[in-house]
Amino acid sequence: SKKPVRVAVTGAAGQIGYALLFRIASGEMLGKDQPVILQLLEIPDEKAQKALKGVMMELEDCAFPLLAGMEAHGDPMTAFKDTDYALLVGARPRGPGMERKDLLSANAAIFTAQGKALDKVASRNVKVLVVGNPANTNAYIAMKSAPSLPRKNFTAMLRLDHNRALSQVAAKTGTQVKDIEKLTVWGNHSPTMYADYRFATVNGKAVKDLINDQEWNANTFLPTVGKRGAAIIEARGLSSAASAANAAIDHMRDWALGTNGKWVTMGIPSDGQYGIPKDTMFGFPVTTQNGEYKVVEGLEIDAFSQERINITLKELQEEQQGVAHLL
Ligand code: NAX
Repeated sequence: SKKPVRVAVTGAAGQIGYALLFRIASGEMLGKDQPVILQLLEIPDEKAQKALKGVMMELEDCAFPLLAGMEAHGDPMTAFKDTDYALLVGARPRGPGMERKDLLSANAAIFTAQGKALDKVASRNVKVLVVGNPANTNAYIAMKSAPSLPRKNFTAMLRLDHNRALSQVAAKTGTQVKDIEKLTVWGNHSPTMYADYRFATVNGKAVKDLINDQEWNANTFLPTVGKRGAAIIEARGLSSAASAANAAIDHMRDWALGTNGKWVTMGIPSDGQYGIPKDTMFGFPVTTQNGEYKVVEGLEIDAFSQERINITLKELQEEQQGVAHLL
């Protein structure tokens, strides 16, 4: 049987954590033959640590055969020790009266510390997924704070946007998500992201031809996907949690186990593809194999798409500039 791998999860006592940990421990992320050791991080605060203990009690009570070990931590330097996977979910939410720049700097403090800790103690092959918002910029900060780790080890979650777009396209075309391929989401995990079905196919037919409605694309589809998070909050009174956890599982599973040529969306540090400046943490179409992702290159970017990509890129560059002095 396989040797256990170490999976660190931050914000482990939060809502996404509660929807995520049980699925990691049951083998849905890394495979039904892969034992895992969970290294869970919460803020040192007594209430958070107590809540984390409660979640761990429930994990114990599931008696998962693949759960080879479990630890509670209040310090990233111990939580990330030798970790093979790190899901950075915990972040500072926007509080009352908090301005955007306060939010960025509160998170910059968290993700510089966590990036430094990963740099010092994690496995050199650690695969990092940042979920905590602003996810792309937090991932960028962690990457910049971990100079001894390869840049490519740092990614941000665009998969929830990707999955949201898949479901909207399936509903519009009267087809099933499982039959849709080659869809992607460019840019920032924010309402500016650009979900793009121009290359998508469903059972071999072009989605673009099936829909054939640019007005729907621009005025219904993109706003629906972009504002889906807000719509969930409005309906549920709480932000997306199970769907976010599901997207994190999809992202890590596909990165680790491969997509067999299928496209998925990952937020990754650009190498300059599609004119996106190097290091910008940007949503791209990728395929994965043997634990490595590769950007799908050579796609035509038409005027409408270029305009949308420019908008989301500009937002990301402003976020990056907003934290530059802290790095
Ligand atoms: P919760 O507030 O329920 O949980 C967050 C947990 O993180 C809390 O228990 C808190 O104590 C902990 N935490 C805060 N700072 C920490 C730190 N420095 N180290 C360790 N733990 C820390 O939020 P939840 O609903 O779970 O959402 C978590 C994050 O995911 C938020 O930033 C949220 O905005 C973001 N999301 C990102 C999504 C994406 O697609 N990228 C979608 C869903 C979600 O909105």
